[in-house]
Amino acid sequence: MSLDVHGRTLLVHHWDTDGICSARLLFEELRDVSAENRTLRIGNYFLTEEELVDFSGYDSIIIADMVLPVENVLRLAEGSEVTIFDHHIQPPIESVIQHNPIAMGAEPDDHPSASWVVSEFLGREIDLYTLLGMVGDREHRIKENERFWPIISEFCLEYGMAFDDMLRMVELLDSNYKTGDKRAVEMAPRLLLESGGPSDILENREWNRNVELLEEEMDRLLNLPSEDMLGVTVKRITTQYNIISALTRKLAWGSGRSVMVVNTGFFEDSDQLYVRSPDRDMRALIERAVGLGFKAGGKKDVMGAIVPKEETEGLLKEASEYLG
Ligand SMILES: [Mn+2]
Repeated sequence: MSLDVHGRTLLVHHWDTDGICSARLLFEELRDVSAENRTLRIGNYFLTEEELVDFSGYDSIIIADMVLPVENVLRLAEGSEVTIFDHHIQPPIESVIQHNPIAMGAEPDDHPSASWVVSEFLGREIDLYTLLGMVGDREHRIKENERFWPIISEFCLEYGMAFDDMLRMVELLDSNYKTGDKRAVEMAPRLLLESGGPSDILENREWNRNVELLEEEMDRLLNLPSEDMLGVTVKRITTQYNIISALTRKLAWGSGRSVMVVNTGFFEDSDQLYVRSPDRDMRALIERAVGLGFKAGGKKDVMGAIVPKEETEGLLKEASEYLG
């Protein structure tokens, strides 16, 4: 199928590898259309009023790999034709064109990335970007996927690459959002379109420099002392880098303990909070945080939240009581 857009076209995509690769694939399809692309303020999963006003100036808007609040999508759809490509859990939304098999009840393992949803829609052959999107979202766990792991292995063999090379490419592409460089994220899809072979990605100097900086910062943060709150490990950090989820995972690994990390250095008025537990179901805590009016999301074993600075201690206390 071909993509039906008209007039000024804007591509809004997630900042991670899957979002960048999905945008790269869509750009190729939109080659004759003067499309622009944007990601969100890194760390935000909603549009600001400024972005809503700005985006509504476009005739067609394509949203890739990014679940926005339904009211954001509906607002964009008032004046623009909106098309969504996604693989996250999302309610069906009328008044937009929605390519999201998961929203229609399909199996997540059959649609492991937005890049795959895009690629399938466009009827493309398997290529590097489609597969990088999957590896980015699933990392090592893609090896357990009976449908796609054989495809990835065969692709690697054919192009003389190791799976580790793909993981490294993901690390390099993701370094742009982890260092908080929104502009670099927005430049990446065109870069991949113009010169995006494996070696162009692996040898990109800026991205390699990013990875070094991120590793140094991760070491610094791991070495900071942590405290104990009712049997829960609590780490307080101040970093401008978006590495709280990776840090929390490292702290939790093998410790058997619940871990909470607070970053006071990412947002001006709010803290980033990340919680991971080996045994407690986080979904009740997520609901509680949302009920308290915070932006919170996650899964069974992990919660991420953005909390106004003056409310952080209260939520930490409540979370530690729940987990301890
Ligand atoms: Mn994705």
